[in-house]
Amino acid sequence: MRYQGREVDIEGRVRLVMESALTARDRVGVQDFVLLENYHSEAAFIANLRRRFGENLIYTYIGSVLVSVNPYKELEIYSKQQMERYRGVSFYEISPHIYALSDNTYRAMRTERKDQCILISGESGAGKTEASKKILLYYAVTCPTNDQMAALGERLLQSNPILEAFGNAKTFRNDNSSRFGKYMDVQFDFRGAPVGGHILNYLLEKCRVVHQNQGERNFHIFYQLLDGGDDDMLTTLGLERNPQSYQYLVKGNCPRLSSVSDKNNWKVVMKALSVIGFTEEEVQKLLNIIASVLHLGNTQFGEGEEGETYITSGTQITNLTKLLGVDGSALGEALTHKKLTAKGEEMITPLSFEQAVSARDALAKAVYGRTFTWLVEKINQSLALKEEIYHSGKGCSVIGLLDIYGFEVLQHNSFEQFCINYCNEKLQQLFIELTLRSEQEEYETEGIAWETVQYFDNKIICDLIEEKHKGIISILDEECLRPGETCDVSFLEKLEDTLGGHPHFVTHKLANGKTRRVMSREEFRLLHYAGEVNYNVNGFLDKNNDLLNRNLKEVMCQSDNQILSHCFRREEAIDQKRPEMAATQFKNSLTKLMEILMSKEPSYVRCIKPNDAKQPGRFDEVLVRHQVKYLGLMENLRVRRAGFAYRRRFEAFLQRYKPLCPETWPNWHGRLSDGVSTLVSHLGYKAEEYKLGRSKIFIRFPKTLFNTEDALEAKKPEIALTLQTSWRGY
Ligand code: AD9
Ligand code: MG
Repeated sequence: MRYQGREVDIEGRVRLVMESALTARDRVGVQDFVLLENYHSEAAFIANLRRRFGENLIYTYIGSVLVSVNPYKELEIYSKQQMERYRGVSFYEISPHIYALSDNTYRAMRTERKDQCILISGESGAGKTEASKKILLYYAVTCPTNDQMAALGERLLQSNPILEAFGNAKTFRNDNSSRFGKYMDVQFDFRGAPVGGHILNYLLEKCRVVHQNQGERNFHIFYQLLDGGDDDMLTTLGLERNPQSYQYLVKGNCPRLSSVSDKNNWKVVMKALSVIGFTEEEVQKLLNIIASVLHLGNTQFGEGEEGETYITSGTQITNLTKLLGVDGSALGEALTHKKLTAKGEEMITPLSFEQAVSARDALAKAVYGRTFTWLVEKINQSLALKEEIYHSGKGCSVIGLLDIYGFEVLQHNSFEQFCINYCNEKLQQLFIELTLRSEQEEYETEGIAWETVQYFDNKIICDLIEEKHKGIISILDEECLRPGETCDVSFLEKLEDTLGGHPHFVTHKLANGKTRRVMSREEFRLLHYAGEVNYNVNGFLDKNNDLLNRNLKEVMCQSDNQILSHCFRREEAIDQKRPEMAATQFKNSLTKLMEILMSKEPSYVRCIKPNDAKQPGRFDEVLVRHQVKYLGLMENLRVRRAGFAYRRRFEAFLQRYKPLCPETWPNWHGRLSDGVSTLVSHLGYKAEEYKLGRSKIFIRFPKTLFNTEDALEAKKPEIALTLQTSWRGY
């Protein structure tokens, strides 16, 4: 393969080719945007991306940030041989790859002894989850291991199919869309071997359990069970094969996927459950729960003459009683009645038809959502660092992987999209904080002159959403708690009163009192950093409240299914205190996540979706341009380019390259900056190629470093000899 006038042979060694660098560059573009002639031009940026995409070169750098374009086809670049090529090889020596980033992060963790994290961002369908799986596979395959560690590596990998089966679904934008956020820590011991893992999960899109948009599906596991489970199993669970028989599966009218086989994936999931260490009994209980959700969906209600609600489908209750392990008549009663405590007295009141339907749906969502959390806990137990390693005192380092739902704009956007897009705002803040702002600040502290780059700081939007008392989440919580008649529309009115006039908040009301016709009266629009999104307030209060009637909780906590009795605690049924609302819980968990990420050294993968048709070979420029814009890639490049591609502390630079200069080798005794200065002038660096700051050297172009690395490589045999000689001399 050729790039930048260099050729990489099978062993991955770099050697110069005799053809002009320009010819190769014309064909495949530059592998690092920093090398673009016209780095201010968005058109040149996109042309480079497109050229490389046409050559199946889906990865390109902006300095140390990896840009990845989803190929929508299997490329032969992920083999074990490819992994070997990237092991221990410096970033710029070899073509860009997710393995290069993985390896670089790993080596940084090892040499600098600092925890790392890899942040993967991009919109839905851009390839984040695939990227995170490739990184994990790279570590599982290439890190040092023994039998025990290999087993852990396998468990780390096998956690994916389980969580995807229960947490992913087909959406309009992605056949395997992650409907929960995931942050995974991989823990390495002092030898660099993976020894443990831990997963944090964020806000599962529970409403999908009871409703799907046209063309979308429920979570994969339901279809996998119906397609893959054997006849006996389905009979025991009281299920039939056709997904269209289940109310919770028919809404999207999309029972099958052309891209994947539910039957095969069922086998994969069953194997994964056993590798992770789920017992047969636990798997059975889990399946009972999955089946019970389907039966709940088919539980229908009728309305009596006096307005009372009753259950019409007796067989469902029989199945539910068995599968949920609860008392049937208590369940029937709890699905149609509500228990209230007023003035110290308990009162049972009947539910209306609509109330019964929503109580049933709330139960299905709670059962599924809590079971998902239980699954994550179980996986974490299986991945937990062994006590002896934890207490060995030798210290572990961590690489965190963040794969969280991408920015979403749908035809109809609700509470879930609001949370997902808020999360993306927070991640963009972190990106600004850690790259754009910190990069500029670093030049200032190092006393390096440079031109400031303007970028859009989305803090204003984060504040709009999360600020105490004035932000959208606070207003939503207040509206949920306010006694008396509150509804989604009263929430919208409150928003208008408090936030009307904010530059990033719009409703149908215009400042002059007139009405904006293009917007419905149930919507508010947020001008996100990534684009405008209209949110329909319908259901916001309910979803934020996320309430389950107390008598349903009481029934569930008596379940003899151990998973359910673990998920529904007796204390919760008794406790009158209101738990935190959904949006606030999410906000708090995001705040914690940001703290975790800030404490680590970040690397970035910025994923781009080339077309909306999920097809290979199609590069839709308008779509790509939009993503380049909102991912802030041009700003990222300008900061990089206005600045320097590479920087390193004087001592580290000197330590690595001192053999290249007789005056610095084997030891330099003067001031570090003088040593670096002597070294680079010996190497022939030109003034425009580098700058010396207070504690670091800044190198403008990767190729300068490239040449220095080559010189070091050429010198290695000689250095080894010197080392040997001096060692013998002792
Ligand atoms: V979402 O926010 O969870 O909806 P992701 O995670 O960004 O989204 P995902 O990784 O699931 O997207 O990628 C979508 C699909 O694109 C995958 O199912 C693959 O079919 C395809 N894909 C993505 N990356 C690659 C790749 N490197 N090679 C081949 C890919 N196919
Ligand atoms: Mg995903």
